Amino acid sequence: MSWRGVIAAYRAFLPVGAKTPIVTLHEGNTPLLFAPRLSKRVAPDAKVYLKCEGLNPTGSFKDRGMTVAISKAVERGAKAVICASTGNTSASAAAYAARAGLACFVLLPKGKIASGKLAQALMSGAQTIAVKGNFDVALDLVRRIAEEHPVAVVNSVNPDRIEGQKTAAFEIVDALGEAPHYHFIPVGNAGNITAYWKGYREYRQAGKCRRLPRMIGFQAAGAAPIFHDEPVARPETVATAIRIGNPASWQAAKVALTQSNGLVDVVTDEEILEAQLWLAVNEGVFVEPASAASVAGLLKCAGRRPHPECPLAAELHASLIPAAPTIVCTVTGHGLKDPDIVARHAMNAVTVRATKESVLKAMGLA
Ligand code: AN7
Repeated sequence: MSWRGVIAAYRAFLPVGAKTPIVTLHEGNTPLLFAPRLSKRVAPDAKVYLKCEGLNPTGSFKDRGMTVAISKAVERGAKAVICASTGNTSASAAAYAARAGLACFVLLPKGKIASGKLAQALMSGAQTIAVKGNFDVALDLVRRIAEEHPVAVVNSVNPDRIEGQKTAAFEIVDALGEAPHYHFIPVGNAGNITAYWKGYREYRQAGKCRRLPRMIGFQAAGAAPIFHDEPVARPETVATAIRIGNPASWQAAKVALTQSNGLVDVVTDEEILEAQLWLAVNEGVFVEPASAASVAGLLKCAGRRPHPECPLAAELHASLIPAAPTIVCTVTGHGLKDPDIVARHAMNAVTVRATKESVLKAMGLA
């Protein structure tokens, strides 16, 4: 049977009924890719997997939540949806709204959106509004507007989004036959860590796995309100997707971290970019900067040279972790979302004359 999206696959776990019109682009069923080189860097007996969410229809994990949010919006008779976004939510909302025939309004922090994401919102016909302010300001505007006007909010403050996004945890357990020991994940607005934790708990409740993972979240150092336990007024990071200073799901994320005996830590822009490049070069997986935060975090706290101040590193090295740990890193969005990042890596093609000799010289063969 061909895959028909996360609602068809996990209907019994989702808030849909016989009358819910299913709006889907066949999201989900993304690769859980074993990462041999990354595993080796962590520990000789570690098994690290990448949950490659960039392979969703619009190139990020947001599609899992959007299929449920848009389907429910249509069921409730909505004619228009609205969201604030650092880029991926707007790309997803625009596509699913287009599919459903709904009007879509997206509020974006002006100048702080990766070009691929902006292209997606525009091309899907969303009314795209650049706000002279950051994501937190834009989300506040969205909430105030939706209180007074008939537009459905499809940010993750909408519980239908969390419901859809939890299916990624289901897929991981279905693939591994058990939950991993550790789940590493980037944290921005904190909806996804909340969703995974909900998914793992519900799946264990249903008898699909026996263990629950420890949730290990990573924020960008310049946008780390949960880590600092304080809102950040002016968040800054190269990982624009997680440039968020006051996460909507802050409290739920704290519950996930506490209940799972998890941790939240930070990674610098340098660590993020290094991990992004390392992953592309060593595992063939090109992810956007925000997505590399989970891998940067893993490299920070595991491996031969862990960061001295990282609590998880201390723990990993005190051998508190099980032998042969299974670790999943969610890589949340595709590298093509943010093609301009290549400039930050100071890389370029070599230009040569159109002769065999010139090409051979560039190849180092002449
Ligand atoms: C690639 O699109 O918040 O902690 O408005 O695009 O659930 O917010 C995106 C977030 C990680 C953080 N990786 O997830 C938005 C938005 C990527 C992202 C996150 C985002 P949350």
